[in-house]
Amino acid sequence: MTRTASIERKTNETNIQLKFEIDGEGQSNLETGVPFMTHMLDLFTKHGQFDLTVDAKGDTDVDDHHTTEDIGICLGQALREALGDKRGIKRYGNAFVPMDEALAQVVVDLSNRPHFEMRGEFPQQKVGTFDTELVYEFLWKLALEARMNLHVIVHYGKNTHHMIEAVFKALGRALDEAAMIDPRVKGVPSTKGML
Ligand SMILES: [Mn+2]
Repeated sequence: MTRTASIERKTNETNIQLKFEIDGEGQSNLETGVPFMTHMLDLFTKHGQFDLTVDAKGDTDVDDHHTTEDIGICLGQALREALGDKRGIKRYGNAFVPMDEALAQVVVDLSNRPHFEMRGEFPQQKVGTFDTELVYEFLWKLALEARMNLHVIVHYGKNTHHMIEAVFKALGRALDEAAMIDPRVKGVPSTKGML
């Protein structure tokens, strides 16, 4: 069984085609139109051992908001679809990732109960041309559409690029752990009998 999903989403603001495979080789093929997000999704894919293809065309002449947010929506939908009935998965994942002076932690529960918490401030409003507040938009739409509980903590750091990079690497690693098939898990890992 390959745990994969393809999403196509077209609005007046963006046109996105995205393909996601949970049990991949860390390969990405990314045309996002938002270079900083390309860099972050590349790290996410590599550190999560996923495969990810994104072809996104959006109104980046306005700013990067719609495209970044909508990629989050599509990735969340793909993750949810690829997980299927969640039989045999670990369900929870937790990763700390340092990037030089920065330390980030991501904790996930693939719970079917969407929730998003984020702690920590980025010292700079921009990394290059990218608005750093869009990291929050991306992550909470991802959590909502994947129907997961996502907690992101930026413990400390000085360089905003490093801090965001640590978040995306930790996101990949935490999701990799949570989505992993554990041979000891029989059926769905919930006393309710479903997720
Ligand atoms: Mn970097």
